[in-house]
Amino acid sequence: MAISRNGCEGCTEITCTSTKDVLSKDLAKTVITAYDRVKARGMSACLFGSTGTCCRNCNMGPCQIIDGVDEMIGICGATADTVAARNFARTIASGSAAHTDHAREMVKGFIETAKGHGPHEIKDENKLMELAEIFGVDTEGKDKNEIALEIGELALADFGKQDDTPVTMLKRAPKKRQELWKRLGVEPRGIDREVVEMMHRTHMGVDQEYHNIMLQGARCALGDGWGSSMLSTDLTDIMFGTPVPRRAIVDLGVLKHDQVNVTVHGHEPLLAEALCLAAQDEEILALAKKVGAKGINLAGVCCTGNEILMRRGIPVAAGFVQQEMALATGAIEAMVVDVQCVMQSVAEVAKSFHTDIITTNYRAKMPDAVHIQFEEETPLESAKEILKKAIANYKKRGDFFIPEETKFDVVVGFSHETINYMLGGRFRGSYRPLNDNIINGRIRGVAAIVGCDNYKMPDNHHEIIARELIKNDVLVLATGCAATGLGRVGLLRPEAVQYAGPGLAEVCETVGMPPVLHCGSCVDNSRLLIAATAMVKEGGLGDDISDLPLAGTAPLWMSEKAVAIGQYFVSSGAYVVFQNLPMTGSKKFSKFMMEEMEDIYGGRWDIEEDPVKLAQKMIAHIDKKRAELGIDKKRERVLFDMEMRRDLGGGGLHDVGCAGPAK
Ligand code: SF4
Ligand code: MSK
Repeated sequence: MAISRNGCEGCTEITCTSTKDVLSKDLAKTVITAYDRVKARGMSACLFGSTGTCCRNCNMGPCQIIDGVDEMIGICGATADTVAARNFARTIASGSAAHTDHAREMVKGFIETAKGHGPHEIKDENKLMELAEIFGVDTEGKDKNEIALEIGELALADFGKQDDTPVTMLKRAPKKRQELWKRLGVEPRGIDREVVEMMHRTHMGVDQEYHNIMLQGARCALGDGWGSSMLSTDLTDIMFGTPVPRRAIVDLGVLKHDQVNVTVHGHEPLLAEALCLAAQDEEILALAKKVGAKGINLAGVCCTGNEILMRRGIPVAAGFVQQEMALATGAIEAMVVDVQCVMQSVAEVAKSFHTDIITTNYRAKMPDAVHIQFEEETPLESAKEILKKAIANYKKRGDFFIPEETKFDVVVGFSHETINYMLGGRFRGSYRPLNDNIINGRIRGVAAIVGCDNYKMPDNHHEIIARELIKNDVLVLATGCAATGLGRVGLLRPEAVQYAGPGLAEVCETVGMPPVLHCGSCVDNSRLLIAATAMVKEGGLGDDISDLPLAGTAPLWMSEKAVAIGQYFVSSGAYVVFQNLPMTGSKKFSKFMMEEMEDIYGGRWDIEEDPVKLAQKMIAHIDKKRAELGIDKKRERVLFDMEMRRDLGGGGLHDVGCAGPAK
């Protein structure tokens, strides 16, 4: 099927230079991409599905419900309110399940590491000790592996816990927030249990009251954010190192014409880390040389890419929407995939080239792909087998096109710990300078731009939103494919400070950081919960997350995980705005989510399709919080400069390329 790409319809405007470059080449002419499929579909999405009122939860349906029309309720009598709430809650459950299953693998990998199995080790001992305290592990007289093993086993138990006490990591939230969750009865008990209960309660004929459904929706999402995602992030940091600022490059131009290109796509860093080690193995390098390649070029796609970008500075070739484009270069010997966000079409695109799609997880196979199971007990052996397969393909490479000039410098690695030390000084980390600069108005507030990109909206919306925010002195924290997208437009470099408002620019220049901070993968949104909690604990900005001048968005969300993330932020007290959400088919339910939820959690959902207006809504919320805190008046603006930071006892961050948290 030949499809013209002249002026894609259906809101799939492409602004990305490397994508346009690749798609314009003869080589890609036979490749059918998602852009083509959007165009070929030639119809708009189902209204009932888009607005949340299509129910297929039993075999009397599917029922398509029209709010307010008596004859258009479900066969069982379910109203638009119930159906929209059930569907929304199931989306949260699915997203939470994805994070949870990922996190479980990380905990199991952590336990293996603690037992001394495999190539990894306990790297971040400071963080290990922090977690030991949270889990109540006595560290006296024990070595790091013994401590890690106890933590790992307690963490694993939190997944299947059956008593009604809250999951362990919940105690990291501000005290006031914990009390609110307790009063509301939404403290997650067991991480898996909340997903199961959510699925049960949304089964036909169970929970049919939207407020009540969303209590469990909140509990399930909190089990993700403060439970599984946070565990995953922390244990991954302990094993592979907490990210520190480092320079790297992103975009399709990171592929190399004279090396074996292997892209790592998906989410779980255990495999990617093993591939990083195997790619340096002498036997593997010798094999690569034997086929005429200068080496192995590993590059990331999606959030696996973000994981190794943050910790190792391995380049990211593509975000979610570019996964087919990466293959369409014809320059990739193997795309190694694990779980989540892997489009089935990659196997079809790969057929036009010499590329193997290698699935590695028993949970995630696909037709026309090669399966090499990643064995957690012998990760290095699995990784070498995968690389040998890629090397064998190198000589089969035919015509290819790499947009070599299209690659962008980025500075990444802004973990909570890094922000702490960057702003507070190398030896006495603190959020005090950040809070002070918010209080004195130099930084207006903090915004999170997280989540995916997709083919429904033009691909420059992250950029438009980020530019509007930083122009208005709002510091942006980015994760997931949104962060990669912002890297592709040069906003993850300190030089991007030229686009920031004067207050934010002054702070960024003083510290040497970009106005948009890359904070990790989509599972790493838990870092933002910890950063928000640290701001509360530092003082001066209220006593709960809902008091902070902060807002979040996942404008181009694609995955159900983004809805789970949005809900755990809302239930934690944040204002969260998306460009669309499947809830508007019910007036009462959407009013509850977008207005009344604020009375319960201090945070709420909102919808705004226009990217500039979306950013302005975030700024308006930040200003509202500033007014409530009494910091909206003009104050004498005292910049926390280098000298003052030195007075704190630290030297600050001198060079983003090498500094990091003190050990
Ligand atoms: Fe229809 Fe009710 Fe069955 Fe849903 S649960 S498909 S609304 S009959
Ligand atoms: S990979 S969940 S498209 S961020 Fe995490 Fe990107 Fe969204 Fe997947």
